[in-house]
Amino acid sequence: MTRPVLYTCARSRGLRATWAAEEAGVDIDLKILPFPPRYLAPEYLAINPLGTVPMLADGTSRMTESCAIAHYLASKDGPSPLVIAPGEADYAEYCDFTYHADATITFPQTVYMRFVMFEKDKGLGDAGHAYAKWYWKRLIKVEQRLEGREFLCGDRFTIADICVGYALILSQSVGLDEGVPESLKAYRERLTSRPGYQRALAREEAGRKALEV
Ligand SMILES: N[C@@H](CCC(=O)N[C@@H](CS)C(=O)NCC(=O)O)C(=O)O
Repeated sequence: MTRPVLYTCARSRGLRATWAAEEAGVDIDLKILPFPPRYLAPEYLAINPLGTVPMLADGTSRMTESCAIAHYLASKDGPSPLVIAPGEADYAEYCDFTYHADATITFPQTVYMRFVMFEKDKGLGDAGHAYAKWYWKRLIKVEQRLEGREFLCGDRFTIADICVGYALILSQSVGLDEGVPESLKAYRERLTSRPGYQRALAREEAGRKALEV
């Protein structure tokens, strides 16, 4: 059987998928592309017309949502402690936080990045900064959920933590930490100290460095 192939750019949202694969012990082929692939690897558009990363190719399936890919990798071979199963306590919360991560939290972060970092010359910096504030306000739900909890769901580390945790990791790397509460910084520290995270990051970085030679 062929291995799933993950196309991604180092430290992009695809890190959710690389990290999930490491935590789940799923063997994937990791293909690191230069960012942004639509300009620097235009041949990628033939397999993913959206041009976005990540994309997982598994058999004839093509997936282009980082949180769905993370959940899929952790659950495709059967039940896993990384996933909350239907019927288990916190199943609803698991689904909710796994979707919340990209749709509600990462979304305003990327608008900030676009207007403040990548397309500064368009003069939309004020809108970008407004989205930064919106992002910080939206952290309230995760902040409240983690009061008295180490992880989001089921009293254990799950894919929901990977999906939400990536947004907090992105905050740090793009200068959006100012409005992130201390409790969420401590949560991020718990997540990023995991060996599975460290391995995923090292794997992506090795792929990125290989592009430089
Ligand atoms: N909702 C998708 C969004 C994917 C996405 O927009 N990825 C960004 C990188 S983090 C991207 O590919 N941007 C480059 C582009 O759109 O050209 C996910 O969670 O995977």
